[in-house]
Amino acid sequence: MKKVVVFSQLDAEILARLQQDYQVVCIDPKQGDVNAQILQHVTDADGMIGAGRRLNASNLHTAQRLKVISSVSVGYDNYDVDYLQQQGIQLCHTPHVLTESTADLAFALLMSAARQIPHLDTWTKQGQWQRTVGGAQFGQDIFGKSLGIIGLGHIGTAIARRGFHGFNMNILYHNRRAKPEVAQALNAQYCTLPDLLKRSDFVVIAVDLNADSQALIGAQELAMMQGHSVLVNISRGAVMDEQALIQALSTGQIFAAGLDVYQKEPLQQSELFDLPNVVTLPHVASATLSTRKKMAQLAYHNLVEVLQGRTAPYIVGG
Ligand code: 8YV
Repeated sequence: MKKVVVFSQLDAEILARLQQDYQVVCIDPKQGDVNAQILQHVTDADGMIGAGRRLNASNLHTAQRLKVISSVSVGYDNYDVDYLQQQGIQLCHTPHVLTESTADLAFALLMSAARQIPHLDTWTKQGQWQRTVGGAQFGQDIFGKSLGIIGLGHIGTAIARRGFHGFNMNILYHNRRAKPEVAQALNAQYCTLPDLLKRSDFVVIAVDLNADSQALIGAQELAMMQGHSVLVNISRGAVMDEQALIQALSTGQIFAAGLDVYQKEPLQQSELFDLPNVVTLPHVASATLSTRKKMAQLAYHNLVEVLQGRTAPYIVGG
């Protein structure tokens, strides 16, 4: 019976299906050092499934017959792709099924940050609403404003659709290449990054994390943004210089930010927590019951196809 190592929490139905056909070992952080457990259990493993864990030579070098790692995620920056390819280990991921949920969450962050919703919710519940609200409680309009999307992939395009069709927004985008086929449908204009930052009322970061997007937005880029502008990051924390963002938010260089990802996760202590003009969410963009079920089902399918000697539908670099 082939062996599968589950390296993060997995949908119960999918775990049960795996246990019917494979010897399954679940990595449990409560049992001690996770990397030590991975090194121990991958020695004779044929496949792995999970997410949110860095996998590379440091914790996979004991693997003797590992054929596939099936990530329950669309992003694959947690994995040393070159090392896996050198070892003949196929890396699979789960694109498309999470696109709309992620775009919904990006827009929820945009609106929450623009209208100070979490801050004013707390303010009201603390009984601070003593009289008609004043400037400190005012927000930024969204309808008809300019929405700049950094990264017009599937998720970036879904966010642009929401802005264009739902809020009559003027869509600007920056991408490694212009995408006229998408731009035409949304009347979207391709911009250089500085141009987008200077012209956008709302900036949403939706890029994959790679060598080009690492530390893409720092103090210099934030200084290009307008004082009333709002920044949203649903990509990866490493795309953003978090300290520079804290400085920009503290000094009012930008109006607000909505964040779902951070340089270090889980985020348990941060100067961000002291700022009233930042909305912080715990990396939940794809975290709806339905979408996480679809991701787990797709990751299961990817895994089983490779273990059965067939070609998985979503192989990274495939
Ligand atoms: C995952 C994500 O849930 O899919 C991705 O790339 O960032 C999320 O949807 C997360 O990576 C799991 O840790």
